[in-house]
Amino acid sequence: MRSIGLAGALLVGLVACGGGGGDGPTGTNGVASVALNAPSLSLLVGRTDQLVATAKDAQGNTLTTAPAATWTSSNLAVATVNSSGLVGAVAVGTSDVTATISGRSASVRVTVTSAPTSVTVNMPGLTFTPFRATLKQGGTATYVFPSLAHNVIFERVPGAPTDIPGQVSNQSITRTFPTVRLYQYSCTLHPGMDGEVDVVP
Ligand SMILES: [Cu+2]
Repeated sequence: MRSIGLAGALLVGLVACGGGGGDGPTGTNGVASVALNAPSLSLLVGRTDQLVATAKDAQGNTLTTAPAATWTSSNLAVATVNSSGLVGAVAVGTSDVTATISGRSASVRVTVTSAPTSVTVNMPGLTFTPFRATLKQGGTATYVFPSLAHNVIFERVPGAPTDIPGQVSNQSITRTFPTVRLYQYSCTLHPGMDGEVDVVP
């Protein structure tokens, strides 16, 4: 009882001191710092990702009444950012994206990379691995068929490569993907054996 009472008294004292001291590094509108929803971003060329900035007071509490953030990018040739914090990956490289609220700011490093121009899809067990292969537009996917026979039948969409039909084993077959979109395919010999190729700019 006695120790609980002491702890309670100490806690009240600390809160009172923090709240009444007024000596914290608080900027205008009570904003002491800015927090971002991601410590860093990694994006493929042509992709976007949403950053969210939150204003904090000197105690680390979210300030819902703070003004909206303004956004800047240190290297617009690599990454852009719009007035809502939507980051666009332009070209391979790095850029620091900064959100500023009432004179306080926070930054994240954005790393932009290019998708590979070729990928290999293996078939361990009854799976395509990787399930989703990301590929640069015009790139190739090589399907490595093991001793257990499979096939590759693409969803009928514009730009889909020619199927690899029948029962294929012990060989590698390559397909080219000239069009940007997500291609889904299946092995019709094994229900549920599905894969995707995500073709990006
Ligand atoms: Cu199969």
